Amino acid sequence: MTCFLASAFLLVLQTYAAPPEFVQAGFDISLDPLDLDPGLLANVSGDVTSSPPPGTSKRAPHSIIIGVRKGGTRALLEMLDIHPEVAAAATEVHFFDWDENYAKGFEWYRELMPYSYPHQITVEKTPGYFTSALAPERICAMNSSIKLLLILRDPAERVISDYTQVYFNRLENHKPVQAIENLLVRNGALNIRYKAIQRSLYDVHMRNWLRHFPLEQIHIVDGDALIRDPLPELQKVERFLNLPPRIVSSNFYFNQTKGFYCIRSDGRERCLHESKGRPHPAVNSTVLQQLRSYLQEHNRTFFRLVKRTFDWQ
Ligand SMILES: *[C@@H]1O[C@H](CO)[C@@H](O)[C@H](O)[C@H]1NC(C)=O
Ligand SMILES: *[C@@H]1O[C@H](CO)[C@@H](O)[C@H](O)[C@H]1NC(C)=O
Ligand SMILES: *[C@@H]1O[C@H](CO)[C@@H](O)[C@H](O)[C@H]1NC(C)=O
Ligand SMILES: *[C@@H]1O[C@H](CO)[C@@H](O)[C@H](O)[C@H]1NC(C)=O
Ligand SMILES: CC(=O)N[C@H]1CO[C@H](CO)[C@@H](O)[C@@H]1O
Repeated sequence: MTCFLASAFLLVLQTYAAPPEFVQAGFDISLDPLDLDPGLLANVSGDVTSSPPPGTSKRAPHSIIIGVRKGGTRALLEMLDIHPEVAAAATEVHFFDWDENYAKGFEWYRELMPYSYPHQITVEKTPGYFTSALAPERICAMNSSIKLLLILRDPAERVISDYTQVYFNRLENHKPVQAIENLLVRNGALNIRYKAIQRSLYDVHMRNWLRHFPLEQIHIVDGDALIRDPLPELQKVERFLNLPPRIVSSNFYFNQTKGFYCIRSDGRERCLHESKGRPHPAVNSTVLQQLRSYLQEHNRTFFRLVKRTFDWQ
């Protein structure tokens, strides 16, 4: 029913240009440029001219990594891509969360998917989907039995990581920056309108997804565990996606300098982009405590919703 509404909505968008105020609707539409690893960006126009491997085609995703921003979505996609039966989209597509892209229609979306063999599954990741008000309904309209992957980490850590990314992004663009405390606190109270905090309210966003998908269709990856020890989390994902077990411990090696795991597969070694694993600023402990106690209630609600707990500090 809800899925049908979204399809109707897509038709409307294709017929009339969305009014500008509508384009701004939704929860989180800010681009996450540093989450795009330049080395991995596909040249989409180049892709069209080069001939695809025989027997392959571009297919709608069978699974989508929906978020969360700064949760480790890039790491998850890269690690999952080790699997020979996974074809990962190179770019963050932002189809379901940006109205201007959604209006381009489903064929536009499919064109951005990688070529894959019939035995492979296509996976796309766009971290903005998790906090988008419309993404669940739209994804459901495309494929109501799609398997969703959500990677989460401690919500307070995520806020600081979110801040850190924006901070470095602004520095690089010669824009003024603020101390994290000035964003977290307004007039002596926690500034709950701060977007980074809003994005960490996992219960609020999860409710929206559970209106359209049963819990069994959403597998939650523990982002903190994935960084500490990737293999067990990836084996759970293989099982969730009904993939034969192909990812093994020799696919990972610990890089002492970086302090996290890198990937070894097909005779190639690759680590995540420099923007990953940046040091976080030291946050005033009173303010951090305010943030943690605010998130505590939300994370309790979230644990109830997903019938599972996480080891968040
Ligand atoms: C992308 O492909 C087009 C057409 O093949 C080419 O002209 C362009 O230089 C490529 N861009 C990059 C960044 O490789
Ligand atoms: C929908 O997703 C499921 C689960 O990945 C997959 O088996 C099915 O083929 C998909 N349907 C379409 C039309 O892509
Ligand atoms: C380990 O990380 C450092 C720092 O980013 C990098 O220069 C080096 O190439 C990496 N080594 C391996 C084997 O991945
Ligand atoms: C932390 O912030 C509080 C106000 O929120 C302030 O009273 C306190 O002095 C700050 N502590 C430090 C170490 O800066
Ligand atoms: C980050 C955070 O707020 N963690 C809390 C989540 O909720 C549990 C209780 O359910 C607390 O113990 C954590 O401190």
